[in-house]
Amino acid sequence: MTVIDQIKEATISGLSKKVKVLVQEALDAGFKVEDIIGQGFIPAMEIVGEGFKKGEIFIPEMLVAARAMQGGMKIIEPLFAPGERKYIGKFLIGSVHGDMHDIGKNLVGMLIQGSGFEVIDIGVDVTAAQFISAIREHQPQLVGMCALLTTTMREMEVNIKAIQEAGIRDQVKIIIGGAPITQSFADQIGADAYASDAGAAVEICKGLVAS
Ligand code: B12
Repeated sequence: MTVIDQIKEATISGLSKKVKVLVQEALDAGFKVEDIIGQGFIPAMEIVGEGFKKGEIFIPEMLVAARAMQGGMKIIEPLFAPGERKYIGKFLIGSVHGDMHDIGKNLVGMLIQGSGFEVIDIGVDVTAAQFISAIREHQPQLVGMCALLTTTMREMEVNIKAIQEAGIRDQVKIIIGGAPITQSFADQIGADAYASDAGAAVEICKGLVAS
């Protein structure tokens, strides 16, 4: 098994320390950063995301795998000169105003990052004005909004209207999610997409940037 395969296996198993050691080993042995990500982390997170979708892997395992990947990415990221990393798209995500839940949002962000997107996480309790200024600053193709409360899910509609009024609605595709969200709610408020879980979010986001 190559060191890259070992990185993949250790990431799937969520072995954070081992992943860091292996990433350093791979770098010392002259492996390219692109191979560590493209043949190590991305396939690992694809396997984890698939397993989660099928109900074979559960949230705690997915979280430890995603954390292991993030730990490894921390070693790699400083090696990229600004603008050098090739991402498949830029994804901005936040939990809406009034909502402090972030476990699901973080999972979605980590899995999307693992699938090759640049992810900008703007945190929780994000107001419409903050979404708008973050879109202007970071110019993402995709914006993800998370709400876990029936009382805060309405904020998504507020945000979409505000983004429209700010004249930047055409620049972004908006995907929403969180436990109370449904496809029909997404349709009703004019979101571009909805995903029920992090695995589905990855597939849908890849489709959105390709379209
Ligand atoms: C953990 C938790 C908390 C923690 C949050 C910690 C944190 N850092 O997130 C704490 C204790 C802080 C908390 C507080 C509250 N909570 Co709470 N909380 C939960 C709980 C138990 C789990 C939520 C969770 O993390 N699930 C695991 C994640 C992985 O699942 P998920 O969030 O659904 O995410 C998945 C998908 O939805 C999707 N997804 C999520 N986000 C996004 C975004 C995008 C863009 C996409 C595409 C997909 C997507 O992908 C994710 C991964 O597959 C739920 C109950 C439950 N079982 O859902 C209640 C729950 C959501 N909370 C509830 C309530 C009422 C509250 C409080 C108001 C309680 C109070 N009285 O203080 C406060 C509100 C705080 C606030 N202003 O936000 C209610 C909501 C009821 C309702 N229908 O509105 C629930 C349902 C509990 C209940 N049965 O009453 N809570």
